[in-house]
Amino acid sequence: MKQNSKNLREIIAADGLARIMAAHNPLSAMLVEEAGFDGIWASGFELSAACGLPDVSLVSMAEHLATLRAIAQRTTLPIVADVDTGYGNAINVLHTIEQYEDAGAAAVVIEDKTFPKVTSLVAGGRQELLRVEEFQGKLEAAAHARKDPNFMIIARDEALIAGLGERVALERAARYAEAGADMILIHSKQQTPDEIESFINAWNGSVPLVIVPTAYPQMTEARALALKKVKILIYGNHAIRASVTAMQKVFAQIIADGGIHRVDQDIVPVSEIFRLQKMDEVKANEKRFLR
Ligand code: SPV
Ligand code: MG
Repeated sequence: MKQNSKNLREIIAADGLARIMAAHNPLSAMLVEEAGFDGIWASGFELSAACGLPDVSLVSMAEHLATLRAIAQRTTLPIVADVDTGYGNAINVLHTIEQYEDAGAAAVVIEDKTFPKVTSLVAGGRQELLRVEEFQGKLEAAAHARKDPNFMIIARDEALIAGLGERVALERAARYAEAGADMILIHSKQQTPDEIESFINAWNGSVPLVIVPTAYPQMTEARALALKKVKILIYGNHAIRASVTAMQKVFAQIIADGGIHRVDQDIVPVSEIFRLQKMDEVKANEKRFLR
């Protein structure tokens, strides 16, 4: 349990919008923090991609948890953990929450899909949702298992992703809030903000909303704030996509140039990596302790 779960609650309570950026390892999370975001999204999609795997419940809880723990050790921002389906039923969720809270997460997002899940944004993805009552049980288990009352349980409503329409999405969201969710993440893969804006305007539930505007990038922070009910905006995969863009470009240039002589000016110097690794501390510690 880190006290940064309180920070996240404070941003949300203060009429603000928490901007949470994805990370897939400690270094990307450190860059999220340096850039000035309000929190880190421990994304299942990013970690799966970083492992060279599709985001279909192949990465285990132990692997995701180890990454989250390593991120928590290198950063101070609140971490929102993407725990997919919670790794099983309500009994598994009891254990999942205990583990993630202990590892340093400030919040978890649990989605209402069946296990194994299929990534949400893929065209034609198989999207099967749990019975509402079963998912309510999982949310109740999550709330029961947390030790810190500031640790947030965010219920992820995939009804729009599954093509079930706004009425079902609203009904499910209301039932999840009733079961004790602190916030509802409503996801959409429509390429304009229309679907999500319509849901947000229709939502009159008791808890605030979280959105992930990957598919509809026209949804800026200012536009989300103007809708009033959105309190967290997650940039879901921009760390892994930025890395892929950078590596593809640099690798192709090295192949084309037959060496690294031209690419050097386009990438950070080794000294920048030393700074991130805190090599100055290593040197100071050598002076002090190596005899
Ligand atoms: C993730 O980043 O793992 C997410 C967001 O769950 S999405 O990939 O858009 O479903
Ligand atoms: Mg995910």
